[in-house]
Amino acid sequence: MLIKLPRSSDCKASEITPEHLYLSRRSLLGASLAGVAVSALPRIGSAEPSRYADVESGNTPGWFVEKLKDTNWQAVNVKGESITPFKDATHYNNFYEFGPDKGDPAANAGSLKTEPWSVVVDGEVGKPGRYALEDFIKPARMEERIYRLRCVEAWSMVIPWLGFPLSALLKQVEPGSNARYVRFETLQDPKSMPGQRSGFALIDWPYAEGLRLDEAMNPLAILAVGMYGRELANQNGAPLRLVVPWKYGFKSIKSIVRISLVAEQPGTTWQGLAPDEYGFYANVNPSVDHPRWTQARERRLPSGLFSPNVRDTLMFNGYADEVASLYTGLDLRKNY
Ligand SMILES: Nc1nc2c(c(=O)[nH]1)N[C@H]1C(S)=C(S)[C@@H](COP(=O)(O)O)O[C@H]1N2
Ligand SMILES: [Mo]
Repeated sequence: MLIKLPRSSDCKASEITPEHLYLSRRSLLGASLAGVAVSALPRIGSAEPSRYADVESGNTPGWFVEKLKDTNWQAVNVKGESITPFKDATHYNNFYEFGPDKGDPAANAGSLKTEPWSVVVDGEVGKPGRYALEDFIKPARMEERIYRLRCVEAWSMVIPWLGFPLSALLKQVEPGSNARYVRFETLQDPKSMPGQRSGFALIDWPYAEGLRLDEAMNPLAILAVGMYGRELANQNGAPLRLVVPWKYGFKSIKSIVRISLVAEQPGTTWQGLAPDEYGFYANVNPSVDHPRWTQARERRLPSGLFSPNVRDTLMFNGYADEVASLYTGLDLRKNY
């Protein structure tokens, strides 16, 4: 049973913000909601001249400026659908480490320190180690991938990411013969992440996600370091996040600090919280409803009370040609 809390900050057109409500319900059960307000730090410095309208400049790291020079622009595009305004993509977020409301990540993620950043690679790999972010991504040419992002809460956006195929990075670290899954982990740092020190004890930090190795090797799966022609905004998972466009948004884990090659299917955050509602696969599928709402349609942001901008959800979020073959023989009703 679900208790729905009215929240003034929520978009009225949305009846459902389930991940959020799940945590809200928990807060009624005794966890403290007393969060610590951390105001966003002013961003200084200037980014490259942007290809997109109304893009706020950030504090662009040197390695990103270098990468940008040789970017393969629009390597993948979405035909006939407009790109979500930067403002919406950076102010309507899920990033529970910075709070449960859609506006919390933009308000609070200024406290995240993204430089220096390193990524631990371990498990079934030939080249385990702790890699500095800039070294880790050095061999790969940056690509722009304009992808749909479909949240399990039934809203969606179109976002121009900048990043690299995950496969390129995995090959570099040499997965061993026992590696069958890839597990990803977000930074755990209660000092800079107010959501980790407030009462949301329900999430067993750090946030973790996983993919089957063949899914991870699919060319559509990327690690993103930028968006809208600039580096990632902190609230979108700077400096390194996963983007798997054929799966619900919660698979696209933010601010990654660890990538592990493992033999067994790893436990993941949302599956652990509510296994009847969120599965390991989480492929976008309009014919398999969430237990509490339909997945047949979605609100494409920006969406308002008078123009809800509702559209049909596509199988595998419109990427069936590229990924359907990964799931032949798998019952997608059972493996949701
Ligand atoms: N570490 C971490 N990663 C996360 C989340 C989160 O709360 N913590 N939320 C997920 C969810 S539910 C969605 S829909 C997307 C949202 O990405 P965006 O804010 O960049 O649009 O991030 C995903 N990655
Ligand atoms: Mo989501």
